[in-house]
Amino acid sequence: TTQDQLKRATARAAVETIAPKLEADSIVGVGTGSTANFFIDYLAEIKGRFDGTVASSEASAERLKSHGIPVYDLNSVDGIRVYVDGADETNPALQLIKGGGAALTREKIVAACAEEFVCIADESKWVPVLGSFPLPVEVIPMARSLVARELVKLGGDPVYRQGVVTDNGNVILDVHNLEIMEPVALEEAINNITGVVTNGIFALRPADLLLLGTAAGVKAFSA
Ligand code: DER
Repeated sequence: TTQDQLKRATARAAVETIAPKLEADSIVGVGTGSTANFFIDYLAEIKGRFDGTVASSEASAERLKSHGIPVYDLNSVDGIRVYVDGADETNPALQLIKGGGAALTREKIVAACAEEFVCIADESKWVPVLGSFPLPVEVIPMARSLVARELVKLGGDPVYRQGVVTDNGNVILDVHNLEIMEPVALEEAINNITGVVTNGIFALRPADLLLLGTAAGVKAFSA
């Protein structure tokens, strides 16, 4: 099975998992990335079963609209029944690294509003310890060098993601060589660096359910 087949399988499993939870006025939070794109395409098959969506990126919003699925501004909805999104890494506690697609800030915002966060990922994302994937950090442009110096003090090797400006007009530093033994502590430490908007550790608010696409089928893990 190819990686795309695993991503498709986990995305389909997510639609099957959330469908019974949805009511006519439910709002579904939708993530960003290639796995999330498969989820959007399968979500369209049940678009009559819920009211609409909130998207974590302009790209996902456009894909949803192309299927005729309503996309709302987060400030105009009362709550989000479930948020479905991918990840770059997940550890056994369902603490994640996200941000490979540069959408980490809106992803974290929508996840924070959701009753339940369902993470969809192929087995290549499963790691015992977070940090092999360079940690994305969204930074206010003028603070890029300040934040880079502070990240070095935390043991990282920050690399400027050239040519990328986020939906919020900020830049991204990808931090290499972190072995994240204490995800919550590091997430808080990076949040406290002046100039940081968001970092890609999702540990203060981990996923509630992980649907992991494996060669032996889709496996479900709860936090
Ligand atoms: O940028 C993100 O956080 C995405 O969810 C990313 O981590 C997963 O992207 P993929 O589904 O294309 O691997």
